[in-house]
Amino acid sequence: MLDRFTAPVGTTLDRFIAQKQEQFPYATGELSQLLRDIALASKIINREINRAGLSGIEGAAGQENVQGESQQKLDVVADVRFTRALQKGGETCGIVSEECDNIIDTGNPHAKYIVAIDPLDGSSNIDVNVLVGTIFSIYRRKSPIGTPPTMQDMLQEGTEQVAAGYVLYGSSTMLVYSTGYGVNGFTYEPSLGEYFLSHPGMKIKDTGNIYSINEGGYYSFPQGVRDYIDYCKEEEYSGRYIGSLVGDFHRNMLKGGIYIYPATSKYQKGKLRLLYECNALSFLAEQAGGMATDGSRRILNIKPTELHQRTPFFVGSPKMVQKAMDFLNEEE
Ligand code: AHM
Ligand code: MG
Repeated sequence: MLDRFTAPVGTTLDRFIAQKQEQFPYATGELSQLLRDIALASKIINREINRAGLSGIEGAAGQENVQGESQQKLDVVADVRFTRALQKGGETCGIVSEECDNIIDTGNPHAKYIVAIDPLDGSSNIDVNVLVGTIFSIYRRKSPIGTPPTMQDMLQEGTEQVAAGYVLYGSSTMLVYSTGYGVNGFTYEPSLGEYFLSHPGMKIKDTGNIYSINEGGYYSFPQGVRDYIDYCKEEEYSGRYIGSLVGDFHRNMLKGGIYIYPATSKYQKGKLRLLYECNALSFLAEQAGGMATDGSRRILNIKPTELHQRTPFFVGSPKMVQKAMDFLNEEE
């Protein structure tokens, strides 16, 4: 993997997307355009986030989103920006967003693609100047071209994703994505307004020594999860938890580790959402040689039944995820 400071300047995201498209002579370029639309919106969000402390747009907007969580102003900003970019880009017929109860019909009935998106994940971190992220999945529609998007389009299994990725607004801003042929990471160069390839062919280690979980919930976790945490402590693993899924996932991708959000007494089905959080990260994890389950099933094989469905989530280095599942199975 190239260090982001020594990566050859030259491979911009746009060029990379174009090169990949050339390798598929029958590709029409619509997916490439859709990826560019997402990248463009992410640059706008990046600008807003960097200005958040200055422009007084930090803090809760005073509304609640579908899950009853207080919605931050920047959540709203990010949702509007992404929705608009996807609407205007013209390649997306329907969107499911964390910030919106129902399917968003973009008014592009002739578009082929569906996008599931969490426009600004971990947004409670903004007030304390800690990193946040965007997570997205792209699917081909199931309904006929020329008609409005349907629930069947939205409720596809994760295996049906044609592309997925995240944007990490951290000490640097990065866009990491996969179209099913490995995972590549791009670092944003703000003075040029371009993403440059900095992490080609990302792979996650088979095992690692970082575990990421909100341990405050320990006494409400299933016994197998508690036993696994105890095991991590016996092994003297490092506990690392930002509380910003993209950041925790990204660190574990680079260093090797496991991220867990189990069922808890507060979130009996887990907190994280299958469609626009877990599926995308599971697709990326698997593309990088990692593993993602709900404790017993592969996440990508779960057939969704509702837009904002939650699931327990175990993701990261495959040997660590397997070990955590072994502890869970022992308890059954
Ligand atoms: P959000 O979509 O409302 O931002 O919630 C998702 C976030 C994840 O980024 C993070 O991993 C998790 O919630 C943290 O939850 P908790 O504070 O319960 O540990
Ligand atoms: Mg979220």
